[in-house]
Amino acid sequence: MFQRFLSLAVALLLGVSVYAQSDLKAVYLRCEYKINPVTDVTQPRLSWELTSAVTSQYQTGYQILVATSVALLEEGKADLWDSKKVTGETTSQIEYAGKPLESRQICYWKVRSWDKKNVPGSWSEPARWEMGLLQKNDWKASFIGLNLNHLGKGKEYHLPPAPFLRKEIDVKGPIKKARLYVTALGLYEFQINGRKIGNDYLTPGWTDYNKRLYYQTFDVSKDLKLGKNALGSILSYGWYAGYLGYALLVRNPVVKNFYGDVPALKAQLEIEYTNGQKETIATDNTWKANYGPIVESDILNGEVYDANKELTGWNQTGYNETAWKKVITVSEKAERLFQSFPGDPVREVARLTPKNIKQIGAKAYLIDMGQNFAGIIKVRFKAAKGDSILFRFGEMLYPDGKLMTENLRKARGTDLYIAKGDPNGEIYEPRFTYHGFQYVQVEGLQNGLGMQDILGLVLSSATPKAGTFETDNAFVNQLYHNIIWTQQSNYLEVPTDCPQRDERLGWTGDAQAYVKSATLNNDIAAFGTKWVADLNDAQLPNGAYPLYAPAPSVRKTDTYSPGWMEAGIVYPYQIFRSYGDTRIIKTHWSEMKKFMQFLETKSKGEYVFKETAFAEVDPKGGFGDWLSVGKKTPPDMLATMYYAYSAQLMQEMALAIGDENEASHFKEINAKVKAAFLKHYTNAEGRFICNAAAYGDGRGYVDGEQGFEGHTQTAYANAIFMNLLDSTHTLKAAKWLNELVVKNGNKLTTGFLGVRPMLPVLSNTGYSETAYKLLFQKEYPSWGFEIQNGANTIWERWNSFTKEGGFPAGMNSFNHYAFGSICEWMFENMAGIKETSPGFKTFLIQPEPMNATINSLKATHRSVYGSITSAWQKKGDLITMTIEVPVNTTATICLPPTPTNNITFNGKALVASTVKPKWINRRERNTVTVGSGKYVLSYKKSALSGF
Ligand code: RAM
Repeated sequence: MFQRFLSLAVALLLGVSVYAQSDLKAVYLRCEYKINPVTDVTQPRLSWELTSAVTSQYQTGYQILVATSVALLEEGKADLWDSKKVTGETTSQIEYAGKPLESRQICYWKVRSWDKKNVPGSWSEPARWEMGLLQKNDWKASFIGLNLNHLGKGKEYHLPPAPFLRKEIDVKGPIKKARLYVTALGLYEFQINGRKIGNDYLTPGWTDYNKRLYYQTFDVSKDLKLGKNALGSILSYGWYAGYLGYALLVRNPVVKNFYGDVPALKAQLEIEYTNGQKETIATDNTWKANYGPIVESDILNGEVYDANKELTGWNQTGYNETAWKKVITVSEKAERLFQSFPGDPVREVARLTPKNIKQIGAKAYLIDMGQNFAGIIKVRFKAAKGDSILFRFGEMLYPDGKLMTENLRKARGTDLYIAKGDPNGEIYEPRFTYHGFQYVQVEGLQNGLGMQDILGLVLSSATPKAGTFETDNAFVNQLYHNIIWTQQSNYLEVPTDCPQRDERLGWTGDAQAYVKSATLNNDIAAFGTKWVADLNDAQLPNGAYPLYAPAPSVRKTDTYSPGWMEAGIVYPYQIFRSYGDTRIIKTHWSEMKKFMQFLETKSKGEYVFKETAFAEVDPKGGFGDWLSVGKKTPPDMLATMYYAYSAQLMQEMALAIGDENEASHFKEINAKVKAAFLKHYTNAEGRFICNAAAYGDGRGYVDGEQGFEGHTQTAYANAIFMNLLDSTHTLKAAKWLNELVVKNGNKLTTGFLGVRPMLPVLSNTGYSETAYKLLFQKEYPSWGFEIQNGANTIWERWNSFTKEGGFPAGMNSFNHYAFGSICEWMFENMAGIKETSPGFKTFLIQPEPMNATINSLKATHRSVYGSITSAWQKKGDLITMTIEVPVNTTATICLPPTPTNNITFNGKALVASTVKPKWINRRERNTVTVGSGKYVLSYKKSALSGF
């Protein structure tokens, strides 16, 4: 009682009431970007979001407690770490700084925050993380496998069967905790007593297996039973030993087995009994192996499954394994790193039921799944023993209704099932492969197929959803739908170009052009962290970043290209901007610098890449503005712009990690490149020029026969976007850019590199109306053209299909995200949510002119601080904006240039004194700055040309 009185007195003295607790509460606790993960990061970073009903709420301090048990944590006994009160607003990526952590350690944590009045809120719910295996010698397991390479040699493909591995073990008593640490060279599925462990697909994922291999950790405490248990695993060749990319198509000397030729499992089951005893069961030469029903297994080429070869009971105890062989052990590479998988696993993220099933022959059916996607099918049917049922997959139909599979090129992409004739029917779902498709053609099915009998299992890396975007305009909604389905199909273990053909590579150009869009739709922090490591592992000896990562060259001549190689800078930069992540910068700083040095050396001290500067690569000059229309923007001109841009991003990243020297170094480089660029590539008037004659007849260059020109949409859009021009020059360039679009009938000529900056630059220089015209354009080339032709994903080429030309032969995909980079403009300009400091700590709400055909729009983005909403609605001439600002962030809302007394703010007339002029997108705007909360603004507007 006395104590209470005393604390009350102290509190009153300090001006804080002990009874009034703040409602500020930490939720959505994450460690290394994930909920309750296993990690091997020794100083894992902790993050949370805050909730509070108080307007303009923010955090003035936090305290984190970390303990070895929930009980200790509840008592406030932080035996691992008590951060004590730390003042400040940081809520994201706070590095654990407690006792050193050991392998397998489980850490429980909670956090509380102090509000703007310095009053603490309640403690969060507890969260946890677990340490993986930190030392290489934690691993007792060997790589084991079965060499089946003498089998499966066909005319076109060499596809040996999938090895099956087994071992029976004895569980001696009640279990306190059991963990399975598992990885493979190749792909694995692990089973205990016949049940697959985990929901992940294509594990352990794709890396440069010579340098690093990831393992997964599963809690299997509940999967084991007292006494005998059966451990089983099925392996496949995957990216490790299977076919990769277009190697076959381009007749590369190596077409498969890029990293090794025998898939091998490495697994370690660690059991802790309730009596404290510990036991480790590791893969070793006592395991047995065989092969069975999975006759062929390959990511690109699909699966052949012969149900008559099933090894019934192989994954249960008591199985007679006398016919099984001894496994071989595969030797370890000393330099290979073993790490806990840092990304998001590939999972089934949705299920599709068919839209339509059509019988097209005696035993043949064509199934429309209603949506183009990446994944597999799960199908059930009755068939006679020995019936072969073939599944073919396609994205499109020919005008005559036939399945189009030509664009798969050398990826066979079929699954074949040989039935055992089970009178109760059979269920089939392939493993270790995936397809990109909307249509499935089934051949060899005697008894038909009902709508309930086939499912599409949509596979994607399980990146948490972070964005929504909806309008009252069906066309715009369809475009957004197409973008997110394309992202979902291609954010699959690595950011791939496409999910269907013999490619599916982590193309760096596509990835860098699209990454910002990706961050707006999904939380790709973990996925991106993983891929940036792949990208750096793949850096070439000369310092250039490659064309795709991970992967060795699948064509001898594949090296580097301007617009692609800069992904090594642009992608991590975006992770930094979107999530406020500075660790990614520090981790890869020396490699990024090496790349900048490569550029400097290559520019021979001139800081400009003149025409033909990149003639040594194949194709000459690199890919340039890939898949553009008409005359080409010189690839070397684009290379120079990217050089300046990379230097600018390096300068910014150097500042973020507190390295002033490096920042001024890159500032200088940026200035030199800009100056050299202008000198070489502009005329007196400031127009962009090039020496087209230097390219001769253009042979060897991408579309070189079309000729080269500096005065292009792509050139101006990129130059402005990358801040190469001063303000007067920007205005001129923007005018030319707008003119180029208008004179071209409000149509684009841009390819992969030109599309991304195009609409943002038009809007941000006052040409939003033109940007909207591009959005709504229905004629070729445009997004509208695709949608009018039935697209439900983003096409690779503007002319992936035309009524006149059909499907262009060779390279074609209907699920390619690069042109989906318009998404960035949709969020930042249509909805107007634009971050102005890393992680959206501060952001703008600046919806651009409201097009007459859209009457309402609502977009949300879940930032590391919480969810942001920007919505607007038009009724007659009344416009209402609804805005939500998360706790601990500040939004600057851009107002129309109407007199402020016409604006109501949360139901009251806007107080003029709160309005501040601010320069935004090169124009002075009226703005109001607000903290967290929900805000409604409305105003009357006579003209629809916007503000
Ligand atoms: C194609 C890929 C990719 C592109 C390269 C240049 O093969 O699909 O999208 O980046 O070419």
